[in-house]
Amino acid sequence: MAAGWNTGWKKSIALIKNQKNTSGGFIKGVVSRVESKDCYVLVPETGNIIRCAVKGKFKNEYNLKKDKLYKVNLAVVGDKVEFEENSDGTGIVYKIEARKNYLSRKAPKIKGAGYRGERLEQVIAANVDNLFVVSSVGIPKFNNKAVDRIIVAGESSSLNIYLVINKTDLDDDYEAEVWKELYASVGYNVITSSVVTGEGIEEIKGLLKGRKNIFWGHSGVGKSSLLNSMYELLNFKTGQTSTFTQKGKHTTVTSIMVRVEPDTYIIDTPGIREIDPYGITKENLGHYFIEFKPYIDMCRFNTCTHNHEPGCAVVAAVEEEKIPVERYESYLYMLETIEDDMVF
Ligand SMILES: Nc1nc2c(ncn2[C@@H]2O[C@H](COP(=O)(O)OP(=O)(O)OP(=O)(O)O)[C@@H](O)[C@H]2O)c(=O)[nH]1
Ligand SMILES: [Mg+2]
Ligand SMILES: [Zn+2]
Repeated sequence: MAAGWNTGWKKSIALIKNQKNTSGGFIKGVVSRVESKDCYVLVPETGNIIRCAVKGKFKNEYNLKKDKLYKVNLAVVGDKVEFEENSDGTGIVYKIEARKNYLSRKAPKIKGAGYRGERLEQVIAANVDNLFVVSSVGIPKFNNKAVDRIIVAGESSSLNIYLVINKTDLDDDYEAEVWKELYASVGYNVITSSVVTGEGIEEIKGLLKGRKNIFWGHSGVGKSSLLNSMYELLNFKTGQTSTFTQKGKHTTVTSIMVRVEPDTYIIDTPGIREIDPYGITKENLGHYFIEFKPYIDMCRFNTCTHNHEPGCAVVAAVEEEKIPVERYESYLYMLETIEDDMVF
């Protein structure tokens, strides 16, 4: 848990009076954590974190008719809000500013849910600059198909993407360099790292400055460990990876944003087991594989899904080794598993 996220709000009442006068009755802040119905709002000027309820009218706008199986987050980490103080030091959010962008996925499937196969959008964080797609070698093994799904989610939200391949100290087969080369050839900035040897840590830290940075990836790859090793003030809980399943155990359970320098924010997120990017159709998936872009317009059919269609320039580029076959296979796998989104 981040040191200090819950220590500020009790002693902040006196300060709030001043802030209130400067913003016409409302105090501006950024959501740093959401917990059931409440959100914790960081006030940048003071560093205080105020626990706020969100005014009911916002909730109703987003609630889904009768299907209560899905919870759509209303205020999410990174949202810019305005709140008013209560006399006990808590607050009420009255306004959520329009999001510059946001990162989302399809809400996870729920076993036994009686729905028609469509799925809702779950927003992970808003107003983010950099997405660090964190993966690992060793335990858990590098999973390029999983990485590509996260990249697609990031591309569809127009985020600045960095790929981190962590745990190089466990990399007996020198896999990290091979994958690094592949993703670099596609056009991504790749950082190989290890919390144990310190490789890559300063490089990642240098990329964070002045930005809002989200760390996202599968459970157990070392997101929280990486962040802890970069900033002394952080003390996120880190966990064990099961050697049997090679999977992490979801040590981080809720997304938390922390201001680590005056203008620099990091968001640690819970590990994901599966991710289906939201709002992507079979026709537009190819646009989020950035190396397909030069070829897409050259396909014979403009509805080409780069699968079986004759005259497909993407397939030709794969055959000519201009597009890595691993990425193309990953694309086909995603194409097969795309389901309809919930429209409402
Ligand atoms: N050998 C090695 N182990 C690491 C490295 N980074 C993290 N670990 C270990 O991997 C395990 C999982 O690390 P976490 O930081 O909890 O992983 P996470 O991605 O935050 O996991 P979730 O919170 O479940 O999503 C812990 O036992 C860490 O000590 C690394 O670079 N090398
Ligand atoms: Mg974690
Ligand atoms: Zn095509």
